[in-house]
Amino acid sequence: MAKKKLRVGLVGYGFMGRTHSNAFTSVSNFFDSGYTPELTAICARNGEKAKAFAEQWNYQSVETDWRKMIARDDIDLIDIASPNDTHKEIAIAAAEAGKMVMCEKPLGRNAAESAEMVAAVEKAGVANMVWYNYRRVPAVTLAKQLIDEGKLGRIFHYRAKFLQDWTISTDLPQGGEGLWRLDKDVAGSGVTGDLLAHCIDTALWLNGEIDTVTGTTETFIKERMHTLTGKMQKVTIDDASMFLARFANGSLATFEATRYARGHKALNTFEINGENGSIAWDLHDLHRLEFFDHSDEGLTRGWKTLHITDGDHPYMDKWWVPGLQIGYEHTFIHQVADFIKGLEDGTAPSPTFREAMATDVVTDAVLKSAETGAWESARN
Ligand code: SOE
Repeated sequence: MAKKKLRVGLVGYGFMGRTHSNAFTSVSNFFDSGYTPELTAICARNGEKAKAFAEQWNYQSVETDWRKMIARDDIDLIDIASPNDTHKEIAIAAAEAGKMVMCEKPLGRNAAESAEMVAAVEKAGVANMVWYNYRRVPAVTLAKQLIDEGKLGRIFHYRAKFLQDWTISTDLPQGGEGLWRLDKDVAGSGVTGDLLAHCIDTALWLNGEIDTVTGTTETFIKERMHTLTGKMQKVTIDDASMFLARFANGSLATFEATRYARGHKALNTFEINGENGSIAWDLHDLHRLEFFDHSDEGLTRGWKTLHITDGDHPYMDKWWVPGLQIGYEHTFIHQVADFIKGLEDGTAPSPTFREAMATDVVTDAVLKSAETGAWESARN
């Protein structure tokens, strides 16, 4: 049967534009489905760079105004990979034009923006999804399966962190292309929305809703040159953010993110302790899942390392042969595969805009708590 086309219009050509383009290009080579993504248009304000990106990734056309791209009737899906301050306007316009929408994380710069985006996609009834890619690391998906099967039993503790070290230099400017993550007006927040958002999305997925949080943040470098003004300006993002959380299931949690952990580049980890067992995962070793099963026979009971490369592990039957591992870029391919599966099944591909908004509600509560010093509600 001839496959249907899924004609993609991408906004943004940065790091995320590349991960998404690679996913759309590769998915049909590995996953059987009734749809084949087609790279129909790339849109960015800088026409020269957009053209170069289009040539490299084989996009059929280039736009410099996203409104024009949304108005085209040869595009089915608008994929937003541009900086956070553009997400809301583009997503709402795309939904109103009846396009499917995929959006980079975090969904909005805060939960209020996300709520408007949720309302728009739900009113339009269009398929929507947010790129929380780490859910689709096979080891993380397996952790979800083990927890849902009850292998850990009652959960007592959830511990997550995401550590980087790329902003330690005082000479690093803020703002503009590549450095907009350091500009609060564009990003919405610092590590809370950029890194903790990943940890929170995974936690909500694995361990359910968070009731309350108490957090603290710090901005270590107070002033940086802004690339757009050429002037030294106050830094208003959070460089580090930590919080305690109480989950609805009664478990207690700690979360930490920073860009000042010298030596750590992307140490995204979680550990979960339940009455029957524990699980731990580390992005630096993403194909391994550490598992302690208390029901194992006493003498040989202990932490085991599962190498998540077998055909019966999540997603792995689509790749090579047992023992051969896959990497970061595959998580984005899995995300597109699941999005397409949702189109075929008529099921909502997770995390939908509504599910991803829950993360923004938590990050807002953390930032509020950092100001008030109090425990804050993390529920809508
Ligand atoms: C920041 O350095 C960053 O690129 C995040 O924006 C991504 O979401 C994260 O996956 C890796 O780190």
